[in-house]
Amino acid sequence: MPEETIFSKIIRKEIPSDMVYQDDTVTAFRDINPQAPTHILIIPNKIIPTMDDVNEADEQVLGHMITVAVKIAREQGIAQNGYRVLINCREHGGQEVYHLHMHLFGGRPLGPMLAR
Ligand code: DGP
Repeated sequence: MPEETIFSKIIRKEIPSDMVYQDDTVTAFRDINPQAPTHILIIPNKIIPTMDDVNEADEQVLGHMITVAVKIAREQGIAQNGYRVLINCREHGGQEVYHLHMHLFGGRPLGPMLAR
């Protein structure tokens, strides 16, 4: 069994978060340390530690994360001007929490892709 992180407690509502969406497959909540006016994390409810742990059986979950991100972006009013989604993988990707998560950033021009 993959190890739990703080995100499992957020999914189960054992610790508070500013949750914006939850269903049987995914949960979305505002990042505790926002890097943009809108910064939301979309995560699978099942533990997938990293992008590198994704396999074909997860395709529906990953696809659902994308459609939920689209829905949230529209609801948050950032779709028209545009936004960015990002998944960090392991050390070189800058991953801090080892429960797969998709960042959704928006609400201002986000600048170049990588910090220089
Ligand atoms: P990453 O570097 O891709 O692993 O991003 C992890 C993000 O998770 C980081 O932007 C901060 C956020 N985060 C970490 N712990 C918590 C928490 O307890 N609550 C919330 N809402 N966000 C958290």
